[in-house]
Amino acid sequence: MAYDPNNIFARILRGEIPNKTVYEDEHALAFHDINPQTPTHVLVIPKGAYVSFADFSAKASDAEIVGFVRAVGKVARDLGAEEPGYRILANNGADARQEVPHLHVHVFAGTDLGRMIK
Ligand code: DGP
Repeated sequence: MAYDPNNIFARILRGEIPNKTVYEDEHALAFHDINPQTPTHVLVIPKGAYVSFADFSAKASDAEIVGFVRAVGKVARDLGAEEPGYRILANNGADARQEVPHLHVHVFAGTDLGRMIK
């Protein structure tokens, strides 16, 4: 799928739509999900234009990939979620019901997450 530069997360990255930022650096932006599924529900997105995890892993530079992975980990730590735990998840494509076509990792925390979520 071609990247749509007007998807909602691209617009958030351009500052066109407000968000509740929890972390930002050169490679990544993390903000609260507008429709939280758990008491803590944060989305972490790379700043580059990537639709999916496969797209990102194929096209991003090593620095972007390392930066993004570190940002996800930092968000989990800063949320205080290492104990008792958290879940990370990325929906990719139609079968996974990906709603926004810009790679995003969900960070769920703040409750017993059970076996499956979202
Ligand atoms: P997914 O189904 O994995 O593509 O999840 C997309 C998530 O994005 C969904 O949990 C709701 C969230 N979302 C959609 N639009 C906005 C928005 O404008 N702001 C924020 N903060 N989250 C949004």
